[in-house]
Amino acid sequence: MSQSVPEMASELITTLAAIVGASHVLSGDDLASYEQDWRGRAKGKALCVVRPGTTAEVARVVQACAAARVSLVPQGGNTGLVAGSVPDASGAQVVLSLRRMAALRAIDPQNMTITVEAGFILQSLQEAADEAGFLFPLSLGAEGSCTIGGNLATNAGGTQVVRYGNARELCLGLEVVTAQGEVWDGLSGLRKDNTGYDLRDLYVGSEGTLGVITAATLRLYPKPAAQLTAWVATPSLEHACELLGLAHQHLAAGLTGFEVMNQFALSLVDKHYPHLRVPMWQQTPWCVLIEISDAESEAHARGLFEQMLEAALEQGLIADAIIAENIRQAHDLWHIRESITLAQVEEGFNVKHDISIPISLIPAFVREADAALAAAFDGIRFVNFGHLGDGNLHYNIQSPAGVDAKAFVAQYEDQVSAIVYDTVSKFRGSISAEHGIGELKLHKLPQHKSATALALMHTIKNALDPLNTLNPGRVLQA
Ligand code: FAD
Ligand code: 2HG
Ligand code: ZN
Repeated sequence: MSQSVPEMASELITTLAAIVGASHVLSGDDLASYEQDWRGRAKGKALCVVRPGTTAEVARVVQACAAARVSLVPQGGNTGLVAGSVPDASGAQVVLSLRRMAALRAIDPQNMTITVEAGFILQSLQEAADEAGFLFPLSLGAEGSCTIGGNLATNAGGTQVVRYGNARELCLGLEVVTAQGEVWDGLSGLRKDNTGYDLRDLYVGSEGTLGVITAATLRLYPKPAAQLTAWVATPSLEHACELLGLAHQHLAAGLTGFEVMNQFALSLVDKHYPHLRVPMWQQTPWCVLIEISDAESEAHARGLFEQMLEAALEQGLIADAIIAENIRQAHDLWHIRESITLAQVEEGFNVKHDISIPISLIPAFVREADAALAAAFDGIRFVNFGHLGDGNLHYNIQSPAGVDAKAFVAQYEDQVSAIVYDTVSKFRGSISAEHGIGELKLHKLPQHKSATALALMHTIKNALDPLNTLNPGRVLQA
């Protein structure tokens, strides 16, 4: 006699409890922090949450779910912005939380690498590297709660990419549990390895759809002798782009951050967090945050910075500038930048676009997209900021003042995004620079990725996960 669905579910939960221990299988009503994303954009229902403590346990969990034909949603810190880490509404998916797997496995100072498990929190990794006398440069607003597994699964970017690259560039090796529950030990600390297809690069950025990352070997860098931050007011985005060129010329590899923020984005921080005392935001339509890291000394860094800013003033690229006097001031300036996302939450629902465009085309793109959107939606507001040094804008749209933000997003999100993404495609850009596709952008991908690329992606998914056990319906249609 065949089993009923509830019987099979209860049998699976018993099996999972036998693998990881009953206290690490959570079920029932109190799973909100695993079932919904922090922005409140996606809310699902899990069959249960399973929290393995070792790679071997992850492998057995994946095998048990595959055998029961139950799909898994890998989850790290659940800070993702594209609704990729929460279960669907069926109540039939298992959330595989990697948070318990948080061991520091090894530091190799001579090879300049660190090996950690997937649930290691990014900020703890930065601290561990620091204690060992190194820098781990990945840096983003959610670093206090996102995990290295999630960072690699999304190929996270952040604010240091202009110098150190995305999470992918920081990763030398991975340990992965495959969709069949086998363990691939690719924890290599090699900087060169051309023995065939690059499996590491395949798993990085695959958003939990091809395998479960259980550990990673990551590059460490020498700590800079000094870091300085400047806050600059600039008359236009064209000027900001020219300033970026000047910064590359003057600072070379010392340029470690170049972030742009429009006036409305900063006005939201000023409105919702007045104690942060946003500098210069009323002076010009754009402000830029620039960071320099110097191998020599603070005096050397300051000299370079001052020369660069003087040249920028002479060329009319900036209207005003301050260089942080000390680490505290620098931290405060970065905190303002990192608070834009939270200020938007305070303001109400918004439509996010995480796009990349060739840097030289960004001003033209923004002019065209702004005009098209303003014509279509009277009074909409542009929260435009991001990693200009990487050609990556967070081109976010807030509803017109006085309009119910949630209702506006529910009614118009698709139309707003269609205008933005059509303009992105016209400028040969990408509809996801660093956050990924998840579920939120799933339906937009086919219009903005070539049929050939999508067919290759489906081929890879079918080959590696033929039962569609891992995060189905994310990145690619199930
Ligand atoms: P989760 O949100 O838990 O998961 C994200 C995706 O990865 C999901 O698809 C999930 O299934 C998969 N996944 C998670 N762990 C694993 C694993 N071990 N194996 C396989 N798949 C896995 N992102 C940027 O790129 N740049 C930024 O500057 C940035 N700033 C942010 C600022 C704020 C305030 C917030 C809230 C988010 C920000 N993000 C940013 C987005 C987010 O923090 C990153 O995407 C982060 O890398 C996600 O890590 P996580 O551990 O929270 O992953
Ligand atoms: C950032 O750069 C993050 O701060 C979040 O990628 C962007 O809130 C956003 O849209
Ligand atoms: Zn970002």
